[in-house]
Amino acid sequence: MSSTGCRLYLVSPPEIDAPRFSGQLEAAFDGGDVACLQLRLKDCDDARILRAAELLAPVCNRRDVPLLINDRPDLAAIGDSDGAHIGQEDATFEEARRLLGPDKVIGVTCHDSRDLAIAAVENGADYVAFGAFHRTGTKSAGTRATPDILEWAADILPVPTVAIGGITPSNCPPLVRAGANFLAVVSAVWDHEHGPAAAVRAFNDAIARTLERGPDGFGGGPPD
Ligand code: TZP
Ligand code: MG
Repeated sequence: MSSTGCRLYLVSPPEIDAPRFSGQLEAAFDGGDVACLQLRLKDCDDARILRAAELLAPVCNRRDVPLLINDRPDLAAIGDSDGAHIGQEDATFEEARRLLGPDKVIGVTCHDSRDLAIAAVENGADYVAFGAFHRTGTKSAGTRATPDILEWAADILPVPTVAIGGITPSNCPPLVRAGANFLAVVSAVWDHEHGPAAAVRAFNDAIARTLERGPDGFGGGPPD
């Protein structure tokens, strides 16, 4: 996963009807650039997670979008996926790497902690995730992160950063300016009033406009 620029990283709703969701996912991909899909199913048995991954993997593969499984490197290892996203309470990084081998992606939740991010990078994480940046109804997030951790990570960490938590097209510019490489989003995409394609388009536009303006928030281009 690249550490230049900023791209949208989709996270599934915690509960899905997989056949219906695969249609929503196609629509999201039709809306514009998507870097990744994380399958994040909660209170769901293993067989359903594996079946959902089996159904969604071809949709992702056709668009060259990696599919990561949340929480469960063991399922990511046996199912159709490109890797796993693990939290601090999931499998240890060592166990995840043992299960997934050297080539699959492993991302690590680091909340608002520089120490956790450094440890994740030393272990060999492919990216580190910080959050929650904004209030979210999707998860009872115990930590609140601020954009300075993204600036710090962009300056010193050799891996890309993922920002998560209540991110919308209108509140994302400070995260983009702070150097987030990926914006991870659930509700602002899947619950968008005009559907996921419109949401992806709105995120892509917001990211592009912010990057065009430059880090100080003012317009780029030559001086008058
Ligand atoms: N981790 C921190 S906040 C969050 C997760 C999984 C939920 C993000 O969902 P939303 O709907 O984009 O706020
Ligand atoms: Mg987890």
